[in-house]
Amino acid sequence: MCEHSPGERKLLLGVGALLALLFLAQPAWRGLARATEIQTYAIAAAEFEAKLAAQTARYKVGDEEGVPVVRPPPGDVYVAAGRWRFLPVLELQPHQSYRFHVASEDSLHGVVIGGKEALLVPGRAAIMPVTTAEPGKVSMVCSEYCGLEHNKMRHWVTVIAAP
Ligand SMILES: [Cu+2]
Repeated sequence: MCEHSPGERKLLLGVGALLALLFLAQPAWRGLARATEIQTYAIAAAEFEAKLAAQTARYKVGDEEGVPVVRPPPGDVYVAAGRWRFLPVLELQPHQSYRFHVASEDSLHGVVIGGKEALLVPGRAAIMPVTTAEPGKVSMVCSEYCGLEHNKMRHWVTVIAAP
């Protein structure tokens, strides 16, 4: 048997107690991790498309290279990810809270906005809470390799000065 000095024994006991505590506290961390996870919900492609169309019809303010520019009020905002772009172009108000509903139109994509990331699985939409700050641009990128032009999936959400 190996011999430990009293100091070493104390250290070992301390480490053991810490490990036991971390192990016992595990369910609490898991709860925390779950609470910060991005929520997703099942939605058929046609239904999501209808939400996008309704948003465009109501809040469209222009066009940018054939892509509608929309200015939805704070609250729910619908964004589609597809090869290889995000739709529509968004103009939001500063210091407001939005709930982005992001869904893929084709294959697997990812989305990173405001430091949050979600995997976009076809048939499901991810809810991304976004709180805008001062006027400027917020980037939105695809975080999942989705094919040849994946690196083109860089989008800007513009926060406009309050009218
Ligand atoms: Cu991608």
